[in-house]
Amino acid sequence: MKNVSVIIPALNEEEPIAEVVREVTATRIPTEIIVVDNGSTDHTAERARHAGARVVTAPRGYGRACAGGVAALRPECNIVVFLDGDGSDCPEFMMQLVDPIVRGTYDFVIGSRTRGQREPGSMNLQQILSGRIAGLLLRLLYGACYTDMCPFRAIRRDALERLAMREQTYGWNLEMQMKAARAGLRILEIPVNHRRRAGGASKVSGTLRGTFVAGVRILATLVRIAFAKS
Ligand SMILES: Nc1nc2c(ncn2[C@@H]2O[C@H](COP(=O)(O)OP(=O)(O)OP(=O)(O)O)[C@@H](O)[C@H]2O)c(=O)[nH]1
Ligand SMILES: [Mg+2]
Repeated sequence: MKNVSVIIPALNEEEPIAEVVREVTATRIPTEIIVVDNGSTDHTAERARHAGARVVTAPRGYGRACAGGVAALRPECNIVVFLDGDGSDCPEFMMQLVDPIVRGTYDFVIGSRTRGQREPGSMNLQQILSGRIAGLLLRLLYGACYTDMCPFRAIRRDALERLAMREQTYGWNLEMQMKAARAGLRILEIPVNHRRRAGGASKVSGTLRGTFVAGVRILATLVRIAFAKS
């Protein structure tokens, strides 16, 4: 019997978060939805809770938020899905992410926004290019086939825990992809559609500072994991 938990990192997403939780609930796939709010100054937490999510907190940073969600998983959970709290990921693809793991044919299934249909303006050129370049490098390093660093992904819980994730900020997504490939997990990438954020403000790709900070963290992650053992 498979038990799916969804983890949604959310920082100041009071506008979109309730609808994201409702859309995820409507798929009828997860048994719990965990919103990780570490430092919002708006009503993200209460709106998420009101929409039916369990809200947990964590030290600051995107990676710490994701790790905080993992630490809060119920013991019975055996598949973990991650997606963003801004309404840009399309939960109707969740079954396609989870099903190959339920069937036992894959351990890690990740969306690719570059291979899916993108609402105009939902991804900028540097996001598309950085996903493609990371994919190329990971092909050279590990023979993995990635075309994006999409946050919407599903992974077996035991496999995730063995990856010993440690990135504290925006390198988290790439770290998971690299460690999954290096560990020899059975990886599948599927095209997923992507929308513009459903309200609120961008923290990463939409601002110069966010792009720079995330870019540095992602590059540092790439170098650290490519050259180190952990
Ligand atoms: N809990 C938590 N969530 C975060 C943090 N930083 C970003 N997020 C969430 O991570 C997701 C991705 O951040 P976005 O601001 O949407 O970044 P983006 O997708 O590059 O930018 P947009 O194009 O505006 O969507 C969103 O759900 C954010 O709320 C953080 O430090 N803590
Ligand atoms: Mg976003």
